[in-house]
Amino acid sequence: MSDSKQSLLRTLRECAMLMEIVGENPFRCRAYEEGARALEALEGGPREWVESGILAETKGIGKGLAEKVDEWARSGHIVAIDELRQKVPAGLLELISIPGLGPKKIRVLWKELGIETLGQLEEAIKAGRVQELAGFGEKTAEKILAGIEQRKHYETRVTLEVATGAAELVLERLRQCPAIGKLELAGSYRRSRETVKDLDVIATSPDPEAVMKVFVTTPGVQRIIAHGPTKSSILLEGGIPVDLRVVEDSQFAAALNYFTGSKEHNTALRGRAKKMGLKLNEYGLFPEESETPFKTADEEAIYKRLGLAYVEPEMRENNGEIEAAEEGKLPKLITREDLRGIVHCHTTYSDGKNTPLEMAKAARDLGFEYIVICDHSQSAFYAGGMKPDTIKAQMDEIDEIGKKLKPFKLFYGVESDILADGALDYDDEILGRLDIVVGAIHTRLTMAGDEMTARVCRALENPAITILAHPTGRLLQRREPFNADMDKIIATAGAHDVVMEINSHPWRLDLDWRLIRQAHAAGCKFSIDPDSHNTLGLRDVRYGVGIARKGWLTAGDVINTKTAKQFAEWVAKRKKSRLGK
Ligand code: DGT
Ligand code: CA
Ligand code: CA
Repeated sequence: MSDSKQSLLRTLRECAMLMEIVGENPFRCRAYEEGARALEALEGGPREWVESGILAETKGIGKGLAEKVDEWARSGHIVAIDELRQKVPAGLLELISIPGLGPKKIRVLWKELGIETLGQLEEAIKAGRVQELAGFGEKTAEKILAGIEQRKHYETRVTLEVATGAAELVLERLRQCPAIGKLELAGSYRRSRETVKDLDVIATSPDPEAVMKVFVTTPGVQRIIAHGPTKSSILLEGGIPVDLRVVEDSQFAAALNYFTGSKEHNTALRGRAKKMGLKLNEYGLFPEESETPFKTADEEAIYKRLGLAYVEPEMRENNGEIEAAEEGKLPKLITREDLRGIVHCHTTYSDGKNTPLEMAKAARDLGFEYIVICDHSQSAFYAGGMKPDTIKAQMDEIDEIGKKLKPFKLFYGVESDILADGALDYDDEILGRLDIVVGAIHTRLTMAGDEMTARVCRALENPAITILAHPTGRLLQRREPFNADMDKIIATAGAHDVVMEINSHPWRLDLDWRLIRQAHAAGCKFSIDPDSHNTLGLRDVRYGVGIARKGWLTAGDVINTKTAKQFAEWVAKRKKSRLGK
C-alpha cells in the first residue's frame, strides 16, 4: 500500500474515534469508518483517486469525505481533523488498543474521572474508582487491567508491516540526499524477525552531517531522540524508533555485519575469529595485535576470511548456521521471485472485499500463474462462511473466470473450519470436488491442550485436508498460540503429508519460523499464503517469504513455487491417491 494511502486511512480511522470520544453524532463517526474501509479496497492512492474522480462513484464515500480526501491529496492535512486532535488529549487514543475499551467508554473515563493516560487509568482501577462508573463494573475493570499489563509486555515492538512502512519512508528520504553513499537496513528487520523493536540503518557519506540533517527532518518524525555527527535516532509516527549510523566506506561491511546481528550470531562469529588469531568488531576484521584491518569490500569477504560461506541475514540467529556455513551445507534460500501461485485468499463469497475475478486479475497482474481462492466454510458464521450451495456456485464462477483469464489458472479451494471434534466442515461430496482444503482452527481457542492437540491431529488424519492454516493460532502482539502439543501436530502433519502453511499476514507469520525447521525435518512441505481479504493484501506474501527464509527453506520445499501445470498435476495426483477421485 502506498505510504500516503496508509497514512490517510490511519488518519480517517483516528478521526472516527476522536469524534466518538468528543461525543459527535454516531452516524457521522460511522461514515468515516465505512469510508476508510471503502478506500482500503481501492487500488492506487489519494492523488490518483482525486485525479480520476473515482470517489464520486465509490460506494461508501459521501461528498464530505471526498472533499477531505481531496484536501489530503493537495496538502497532506485535513484541517478539521487537526482541530479535532487539539480537543482530545493524546494519551486517550492509546487507550483504544486495550481490549474492553472503545471510544464510548473512553469518553466516560475522560469526562467523569478526568483520565487522560494509561497510567492514570491503571491508578484509577487500582483505587476502585472505575468500577463505580455506570457501564463498567468489576469484570470490565479486571479485563482492562489485564489489557494494560499485556500492553506493557508487548508495547516496545511493532509488526513487520509497520516496520516496512517506516523503513521505506526513511530509505526514500535518505536516497534523496545527494551526500548519501551506501545505504542498508540492518538489525532485526534485515533478519526478517516477525516483530521489530527499532530500525537500524547503516550508511556511508563524504558529508555525514548533511545526511543527519536530512534524516532528522524526515516527514512524520515525532521526536528527535539523538542528533549527532555520525549517529542519530528519531521516533517516527506510529511509535517506531530509527537509528542511523554513518560510517567510513572501508568500515561499511563490518558495521553492516555487526548491526545486523543477531547478537548471538555476532558473538559466535567473534569467537571464531579469535580462535583463528583474528579480531572482529563493528570497525572491521583485524589481524590480532594490528590496527590495520583487512580490506573487506562486502560481508561476503568477512565470512570468506573466516573460512565460511556467506550466511544470509535471515539465518543469523546462531542456530547452527555457522557450522553449516563451514561445511558448505547452507541451503539456497527461497526468494519472492520463486513464488508462482497464490494459495488461500478470501473474496466477497465470505469476508473478503474483492470479487473472485478481481482477486484473480490482481494475482495475475502481480505475475502469478494461478490462484486458489479459499473462502470460509459454512460454520464460520463470524466470517460469512459459504453454505453448500454457495460454494458450488463459487466453483461455477471459478470455471467461468478460468475461461476468461487463460492461461491464468484458478483452483477450487476452501478455508474449512476444523470443528470442535476435529471434523472438516462439509460432506464428502464437496470435500472431494475441492482441489485444496485449507483446515483452520478459528473457534474454541481456549480448549485444553490435549483436547486441542487431538482435534488438530484428527483433522490432519482426514485424507481431504491439504494444508494446515496458521498452525499455532497466535496473533503477534495480541494473542498467544493456543494450547497444543506442536511436536505432535508437526509429526502428524509430516506422517500424513499435510502441507504446513506459512501464513503471511503480518499479524500471524505462522507457522512460527522457529518451528519451520522442525516441520521440514518431519517431512512437511510448506505453502506461503497471503490469507488476504482484498487485492492489496496479496503482496503480503513477501513477509511470508522472509519467514520461510528464516526457517531455512528452499524453493523446492514450498508448494506454490510449482508452475501452474506442475501444481495441477500435484493436486490431481494427490486427490487420486488420497480420495480415489
Ligand atoms: P530489535 O530488538 O528488534 O531491535 O533487534 P535487533 O537485533 O535489531 O537489536 P538492536 O537494534 O538492539 O541491535 C542491532 C544489532 O546490533 C544487533 O542485532 C546486534 C548488534 N548489537 C547490539 N548490541 C550488541 C551487543 O551488546 N553485542 C553484540 N555482539 N552485538 C550487539
Ligand atoms: Ca533493531
Ligand atoms: Ca537499534
